[in-house]
Amino acid sequence: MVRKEIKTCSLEYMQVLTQDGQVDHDLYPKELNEDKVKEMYHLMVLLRTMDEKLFNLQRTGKIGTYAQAKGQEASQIGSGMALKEEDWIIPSFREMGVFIARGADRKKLVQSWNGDTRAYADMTKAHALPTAIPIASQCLHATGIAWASKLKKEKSASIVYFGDGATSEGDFHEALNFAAQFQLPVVFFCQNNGWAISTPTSGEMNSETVAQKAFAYDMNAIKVDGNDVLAVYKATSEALTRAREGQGPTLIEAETFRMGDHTTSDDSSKYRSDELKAQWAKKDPIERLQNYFKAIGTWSEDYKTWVEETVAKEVEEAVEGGLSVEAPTYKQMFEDVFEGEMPWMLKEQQAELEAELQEIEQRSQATGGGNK
Ligand SMILES: Cc1ncc(C[n+]2csc(CCOP(=O)(O)OP(=O)(O)O)c2C)c(N)n1
Ligand SMILES: [Mg+2]
Repeated sequence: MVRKEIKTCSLEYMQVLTQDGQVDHDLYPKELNEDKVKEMYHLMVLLRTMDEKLFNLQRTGKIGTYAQAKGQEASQIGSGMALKEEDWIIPSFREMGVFIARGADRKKLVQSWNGDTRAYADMTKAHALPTAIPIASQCLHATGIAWASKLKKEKSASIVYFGDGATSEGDFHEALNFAAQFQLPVVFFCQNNGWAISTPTSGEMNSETVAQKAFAYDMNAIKVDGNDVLAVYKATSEALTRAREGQGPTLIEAETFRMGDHTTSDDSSKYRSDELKAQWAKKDPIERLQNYFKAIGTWSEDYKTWVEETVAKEVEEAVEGGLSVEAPTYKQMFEDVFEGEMPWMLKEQQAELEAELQEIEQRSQATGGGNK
């Protein structure tokens, strides 16, 4: 009879910047400098301002459902800035910041939130996939894209974004298993914001962390302070470098908090206390960077005002441009699904819809336009 220990696992947690702006010099990413950190700050303020604007546009009936990123700026900008042009972004539905960091056309981001899928048309050329609403399904797409990259011997990595809720889905585990089995160049980036709509993380899983789930697949894993843009940048850069160099996948858990509701169809005051929101407000990722600039003596009110004014103009232009695009016709929704010839079943559906619309139109004319 033999009884012995065959495996022990340990997990690292990383924070580079404390909330009061003190930096750990040993962990500060070497490739960063003050200009780059100022760019991070600019983009985080841009994301928050755009987020507030889009939220207000939904509230005034100008756009449909909106999912706020407020509170998650460091996770999105920090990881987005670690990406190279050739890397693939596979998002869920809350990642506007990653696209902002990638330099995506801001007008198109607004256009996409206005429900116009044509805004996604050039995304694959820019190595990005459109929004995925079915939770965790995009994890499999990421593993597939990374597998293709490996077979083609490309030096690019894929990064897939998902929430804590997604880790309860089978798709997430299948994606991790095959990514590890084939040592694929993919980074699984979980923004653990503590809630899957109204279900707290403790109601979703028995494990203490999301990151530890990687142990089952013998995969690299790390947990980071998701409100610390420097830690997120560092962990993501390291994971992407490992992926590009053939050292396999990584699971990153970024611990953060969504300050707003799940979407504009939700009311988080029904399930989250004011005390909890106040506790997390003290960990605001944008304020943390301000504290950093103050600590190193490069902060001024003039700089703050300059960023806010620049960003306000950028958002105004994005909204004006994004909302002024003429709405697509019903017919067009069938057209961007497949490249080349449209498959027979879509042609049938398109014809069916056209016939139905004509019938409605005829009925409307017969009743003097009262039955539209
Ligand atoms: C397969 C699937 N099941 C259920 C839903 C409904 N749904 C939409 S968002 C959500 C919770 C997602 O939580 P999480 O993964 O933590 O992401 P977060 O919203 O916090 O960014 C659920 C269950 C869905 N979109 N897809
Ligand atoms: Mg969540």
